[in-house]
Amino acid sequence: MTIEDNSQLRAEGSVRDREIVAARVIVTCPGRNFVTLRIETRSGVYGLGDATLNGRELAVASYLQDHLIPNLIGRDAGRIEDIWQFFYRGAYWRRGPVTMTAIAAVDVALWDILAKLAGMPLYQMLGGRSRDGVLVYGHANGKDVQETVDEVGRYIEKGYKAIRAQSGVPGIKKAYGVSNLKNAYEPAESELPLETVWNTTKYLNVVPQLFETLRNAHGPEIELLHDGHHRMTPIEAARLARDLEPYRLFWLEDATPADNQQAFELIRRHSITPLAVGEVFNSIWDAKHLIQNQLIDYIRTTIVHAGGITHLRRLADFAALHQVRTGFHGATDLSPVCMGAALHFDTWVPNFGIQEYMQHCKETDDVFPHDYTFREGRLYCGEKPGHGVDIDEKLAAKYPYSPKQLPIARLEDGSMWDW
Ligand code: GCO
Ligand code: MG
Repeated sequence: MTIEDNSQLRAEGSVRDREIVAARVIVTCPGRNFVTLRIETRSGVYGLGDATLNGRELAVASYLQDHLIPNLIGRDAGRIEDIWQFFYRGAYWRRGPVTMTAIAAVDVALWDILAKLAGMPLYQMLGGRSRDGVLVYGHANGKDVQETVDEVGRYIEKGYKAIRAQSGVPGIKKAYGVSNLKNAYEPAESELPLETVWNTTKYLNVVPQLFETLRNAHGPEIELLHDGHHRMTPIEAARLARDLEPYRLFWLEDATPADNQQAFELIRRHSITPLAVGEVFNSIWDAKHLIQNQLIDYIRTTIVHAGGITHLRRLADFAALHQVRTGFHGATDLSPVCMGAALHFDTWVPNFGIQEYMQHCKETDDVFPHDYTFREGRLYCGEKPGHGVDIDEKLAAKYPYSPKQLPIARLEDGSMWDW
């Protein structure tokens, strides 16, 4: 047999091994709801993708089960790009969070399979390491300024080099990002949305005070971040960004809704506080004007909600051309499967900025065994083939789905306000 014959046989063998023979959706609630896609190949090698869309979990589960999975069976799992294009370009109804989360789950599971078959950690498949560890930021919150300042101190003691600070606001009963329970902040709390009351004037009075106190207490070196959660109008956002300049934030996040990308021109015109946006984006098109015009410094769009590694890689490369860096969303409503994939991406991506890291609870960690580790303010992805995150299905089955939604905000006169 010639060398060519041999490699021909090997190639046919690998295609046979990579054939997708089964795929299913696993819904579980170990502390909170998660949706996971498991794709299996003829070789027995399987891959996992996160498909969790907070408060809309079952919509993605159905999109996968009813519309994508039937199209996957029999395909070559190695054709990651073509499968992505098939689901994106081939669909009449493009984009949107449900569609793009479902596509992301397929994409991440396929990258996981490919890396496992190659016997390599995922970052290696993307082009290899650009850094040793991934700078992360943790979440500190407190019912008032002093409690938040103390909590930031505790994060510094734990080794964090970057910390997001959110404080309660006098006159607002329940401020976004602040836990009532003295434990980690959980955004989706009740079966039907909790209705909270919002007042931007009260909020704008307290935030500069918070950061002044933080700088006085903890000095100039610690990186500080803040999330405005789309609650300000563009001119209010510009004012806050300007008021915060003396305290040198790493970033001000989601200052105003970005449905209108031009709105950020106004903030930019008035302030040099770095801006981050995009955890709710699901495609490069949501950020095109923002990036092209350098209206932001960090793009928050993450793997699970924006079409997976295949699409995010395109977005990150486009952002790099405009000196915009990544700062992926990493709240606890993104599963460890997404975190694992994100860390491999962060380890590779040249224009990395920072990664959000809210620790999952023990129940979640037990259902999703993983090999990433935290050390001195950085997360390190593991060296196992694939993205390094698995699921214990027996344990997952003990935590049935429990409907939960994010709260909503109204102004004091009852008008609906932005999330
Ligand atoms: C963040 C986010 C979260 C979101 C949550 C929504 O920056 O981490 O704003 O707190 O509210 O992920 O599902
Ligand atoms: Mg946010």
